[in-house]
Amino acid sequence: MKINPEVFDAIKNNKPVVALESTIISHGMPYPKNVACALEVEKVIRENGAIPATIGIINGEPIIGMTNDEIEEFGKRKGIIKCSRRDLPIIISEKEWGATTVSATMILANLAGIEFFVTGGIGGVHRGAQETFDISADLDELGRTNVTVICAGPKAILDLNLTMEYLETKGVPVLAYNSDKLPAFFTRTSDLNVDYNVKNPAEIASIVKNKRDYKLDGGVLVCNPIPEDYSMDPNYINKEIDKAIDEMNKLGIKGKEETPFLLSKIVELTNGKSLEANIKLILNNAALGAKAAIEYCKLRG
Ligand code: PSU
Ligand code: MN
Repeated sequence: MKINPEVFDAIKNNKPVVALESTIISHGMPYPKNVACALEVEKVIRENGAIPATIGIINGEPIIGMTNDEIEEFGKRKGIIKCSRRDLPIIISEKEWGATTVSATMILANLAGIEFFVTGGIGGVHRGAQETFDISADLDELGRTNVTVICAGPKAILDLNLTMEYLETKGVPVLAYNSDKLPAFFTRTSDLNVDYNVKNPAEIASIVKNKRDYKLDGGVLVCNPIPEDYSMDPNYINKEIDKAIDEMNKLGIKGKEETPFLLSKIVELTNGKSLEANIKLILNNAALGAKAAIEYCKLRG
């Protein structure tokens, strides 16, 4: 793996580092907003006192901490493969370019020694998974790999209830940030209760530290509600999501293409409003992730 020297130094010296994924750049948002967002997220992490490490694979080599030029290339380049756990060894062998999903980013972050990872949304149990078995590899990764993921909650393109059940089975702590309800990405809340409401970054750090000390392998999922000002009307967004899912089923889109299709269709149906919300919630997650990483470094000493 190629670890950026600044990131390498930080990891060695117990300075806070926050990992970032690249599927969100290559397959989650349109160019050029994807690049602007990825650079802005890095900036927010720095302003909050941590060091960003955007992760992806270039010519078969995992990169831990992309340069701005590399981020730009990930935003523009056609044909970058969406890479989750199963794809990793193939993309490395074939010297391909890979945009890492939550699962693959967790694996590479963990290998590099990075505990905290900020993103927008995770994959989950898709609606109708009882028939299709479409359950994101992200959930199993959370069950086994020691990385804390800060997101805005699972998106309503998924079955939120089944996603929570699956995470419980896999032993993944789900922490809502200053909320008693599960945040649902575009909206601050859903109708699902969460068991754990955490109040500040130090509390997150303490839970992560205890999970590591007690060798309870696996990730921690922090769900941070989208800021009030950008939270979308649930009736409106859920209707647009339903339309996008109908269209996907009509077109027969399946497997790894589903999530990217739905994300771009929803941007189209909302005239870009969902994209603005998506960007704002990631920036909000970046600030929280940086603060939690700082608290964790203090605890680890
Ligand atoms: N949700 C989003 N934006 C994204 C993704 C999910 O709001 O970009 C990406 C993440 O990389 C996540 C992946 O890991 O989609 C999940 O894909 P799948 O559902 O195929 O497992
Ligand atoms: Mn899937």
